[in-house]
Amino acid sequence: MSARMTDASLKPITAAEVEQLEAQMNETGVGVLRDVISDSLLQQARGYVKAQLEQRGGQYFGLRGPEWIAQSPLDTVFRSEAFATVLTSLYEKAMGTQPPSDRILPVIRVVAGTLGLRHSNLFHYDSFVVTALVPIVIPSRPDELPGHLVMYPNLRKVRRRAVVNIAEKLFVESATARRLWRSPWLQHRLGAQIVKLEPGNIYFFWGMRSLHANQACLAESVRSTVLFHFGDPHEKSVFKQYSRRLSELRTRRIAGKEHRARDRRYAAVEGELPRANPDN
Ligand SMILES: O=C(O)CCC(=O)C(=O)O
Ligand SMILES: [Fe+2]
Repeated sequence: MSARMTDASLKPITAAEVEQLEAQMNETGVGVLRDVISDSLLQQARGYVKAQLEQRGGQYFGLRGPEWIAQSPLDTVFRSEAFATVLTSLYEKAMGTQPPSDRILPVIRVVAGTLGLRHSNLFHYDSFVVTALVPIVIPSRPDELPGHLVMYPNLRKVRRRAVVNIAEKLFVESATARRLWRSPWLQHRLGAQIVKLEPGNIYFFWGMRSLHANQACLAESVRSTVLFHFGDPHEKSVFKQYSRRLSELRTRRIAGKEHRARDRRYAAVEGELPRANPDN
């Protein structure tokens, strides 16, 4: 039997545990709180993912902001005092200042279908200093690919100036650079970590400093994670709008490519099949 709690909220996390998390994040890239999400909460969250995925035709989707989580079982984690305290302490330890606000940005990602393949291996830095990752569904059958988290830990310092951050992201997150980051050779040379995610745990890392992405899963598999982003030191910058727009455009471009690819696949299949009825 695991030591998971049976109620849905997080138990208080001691100052010593937060210190240990910080040390792990600095040394290996990832700090782990083990067995803190109960089995019953995981089951409820999986039910939510399944229902949402059915509504979206079984393809990748991502939702950001407080609205989706308010309608989901994970709201208890989002609202947990203990969780907010950990995020705030980690930010303060890293930056030596108070966070610009107490806003936590919750994001759910469901990697599934052919669109899920396009959303994998997209190496990036987060716009927030602290990232907490809660795995909900991780493919675990022997014939599946689990979609591990791959991370180049603490590759850079936090950029104090938003414009420097944006310029760097343009370069590091370009299509060419991303091809390099996903190369196993480079990952080995630069000491990238392959993080095997286990539901029940929460994984913390310095999202703004650590280049990261999920590995691909099979199109038939479902992989779902919830991210909690905290502490954007550039929150008030005028350049911020530009970088948000850029990220939206990139997401839209991925969706557009997928639609065109699907149209081409259907056209190819239609071309191959003898058409019994030329009207359909
Ligand atoms: O789903 C994952 O494993 C990582 C997602 C991520 O890095 C993000 O949404 O910022
Ligand atoms: Fe990220």
